[in-house]
Amino acid sequence: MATGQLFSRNTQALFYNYKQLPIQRMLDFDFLCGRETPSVAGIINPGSEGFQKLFFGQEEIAIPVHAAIEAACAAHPTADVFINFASFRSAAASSMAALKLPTIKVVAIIAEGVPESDTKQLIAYARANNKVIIGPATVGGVQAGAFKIGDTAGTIDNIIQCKLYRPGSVGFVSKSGGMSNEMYNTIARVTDGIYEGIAIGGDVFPGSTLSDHILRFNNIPQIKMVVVLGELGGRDEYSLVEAMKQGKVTKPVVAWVSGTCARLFKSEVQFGHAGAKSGGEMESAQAKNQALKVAGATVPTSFEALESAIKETFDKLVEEGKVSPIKEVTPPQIPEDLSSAIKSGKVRAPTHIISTISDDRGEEPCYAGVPMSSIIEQGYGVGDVISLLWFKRSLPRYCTKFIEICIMLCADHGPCVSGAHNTIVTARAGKDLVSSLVSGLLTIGPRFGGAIDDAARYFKDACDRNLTPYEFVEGMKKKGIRVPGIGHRIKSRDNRDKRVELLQKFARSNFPAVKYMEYAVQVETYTLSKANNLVMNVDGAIGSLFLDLLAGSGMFTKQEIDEIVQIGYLNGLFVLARSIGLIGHTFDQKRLKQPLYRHPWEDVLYTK
Ligand code: Q5B
Repeated sequence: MATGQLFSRNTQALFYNYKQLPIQRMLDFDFLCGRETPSVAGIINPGSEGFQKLFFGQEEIAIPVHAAIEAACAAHPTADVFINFASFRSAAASSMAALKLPTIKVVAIIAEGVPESDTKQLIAYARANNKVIIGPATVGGVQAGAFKIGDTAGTIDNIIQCKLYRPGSVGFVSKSGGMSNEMYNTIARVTDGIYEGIAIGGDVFPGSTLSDHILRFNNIPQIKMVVVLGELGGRDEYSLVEAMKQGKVTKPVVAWVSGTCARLFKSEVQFGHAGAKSGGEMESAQAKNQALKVAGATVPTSFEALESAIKETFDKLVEEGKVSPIKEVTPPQIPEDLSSAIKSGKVRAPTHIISTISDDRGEEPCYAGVPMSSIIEQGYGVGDVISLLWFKRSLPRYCTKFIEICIMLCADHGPCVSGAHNTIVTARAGKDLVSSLVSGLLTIGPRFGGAIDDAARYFKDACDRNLTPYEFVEGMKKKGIRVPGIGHRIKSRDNRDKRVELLQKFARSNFPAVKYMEYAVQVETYTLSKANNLVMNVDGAIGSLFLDLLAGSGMFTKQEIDEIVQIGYLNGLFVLARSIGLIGHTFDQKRLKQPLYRHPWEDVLYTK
């Protein structure tokens, strides 16, 4: 591998598998470093395309999302790092696909548990094609002030504390990602900070080794000293020992191999990483520390002494004039996310929606404060649910029963009425359920099913003003308005609407008073004297009876009743009910495999 820099301030990556947090952390790091371009050029989210909104400082930017690796590389030919957040199951295949593309030079594999045989193939391919793999089982790496892989170095606070927003003079490499965060802190305390830090990952076969990176660091002039944190297990540290013996590492090396405590255990212990187990004396932390010491590295007596060993080495470089004092910069402030600022009580933000009828934030959704489980346990019906969600209160059973009767009676009225006809035509045009349903619902209005609210408004006004039916109907006629709730295309004096009779019967036996309904009956008696089809229709029956329900239940104030009538709640009963029938008509047409409907010519009057 050797050669030098892997990254620069212009490096851009392709990020495989959309993970909002690590990508946002990369972009926050970019902003902190004063980068002009975001370090994530594109996201590959298998199977989906488009754009993903993320923050670049205070601004939102749209990062392209590609469905396939090849498409992403073609769209972003200068992006040469592939950050692979695939699971251990698909990490190998996607990494190989990326390695095979000419634009990709570095592949970082985050997943733990990638099969060793797959990793070996990736390593062989990368070596043969002069490409670099970091990982698997890694957090990644960072070039201070330039480029950061995923979650490396953790939170923004930690990155600022470790001064990773500007380059220092130390090259750091470790097996452990978690320990690298710790070491970035340690190094920032006692030196001028990190130039580049890499966690190679804890697998038995890392894509690149400790010595691969240290030999590379040796070629980077800005790196003045190297810190290496190895661990027991494997022989990777010995290739560094060999390189040092051969004089290939010319910069001071401070090293520590962790896992010296393994000897305290009677049997072999597997530490956190797959590769972290001592396979024999040579692979023990003690043996490796000793070999590194002999090869010329500064090796402290314990991990606790590592910090002072790094400090001494760095101070010596300063004394010798090999490290020039760094120019400190103040990084820009990363704006805090609104959600976390609200959570910590630092800011308040106005809401954009008010909702009073339901709440799903707790353990179970509540309708007007009543939990789902109570609704089921107390045997509530759909009328009770409507009463909670529409009227925000539990109405007496006779009221909710009345609501249920309205729903049942208005559920359908055959295929010839406006709504069903539209739905049937739409379903036969090959449209889906929702389109067929709404095309039927859209016919509900002043002439068809949607006269309940107006019926309630006019009957209430006339009745409250003690108008006689004659005064009311003739007054409406003068204004050119048909009495809502009166009249039907097929129903008449001798062919009464059964639904109206059933509703009236229920109300007479269950409601405390039916004043408005009786008024509507008197109006009907008058209109029937004019024409046989001017009967009270289902809209008129529901409209007048709902006025009686609201007034008689004792659950609503006068103002509330006026508001319900004014807003127009009651057409909702017909809309809800008829949806049941319209859905049925859609299924019926689909089941019957009915072809496209075409109205017959004979049924149209063609005239000039
Ligand atoms: N005339 C329903 O009209 C209909 C009059 C009236 C005074 C009236 C009509 C109307 C008010 C709206 C209403 C709900 C359009 C109906 C429903 C659901 C459904 C449907 C289903 C289901 C019918 C003949 C003469 C004329 C008119 C006069 C008519 N209505 N006068 N007040 N309300 N009603 N809608 O049959 O002197 O000859 O000029 O608008 O309540 O939608 O089953 O089909 O479940 O699906 O077309 O039940 O009544 O009557 O227009 O030929 O008028 O009566 O002024 O007088 P028609 P027209 P004149 S329930």
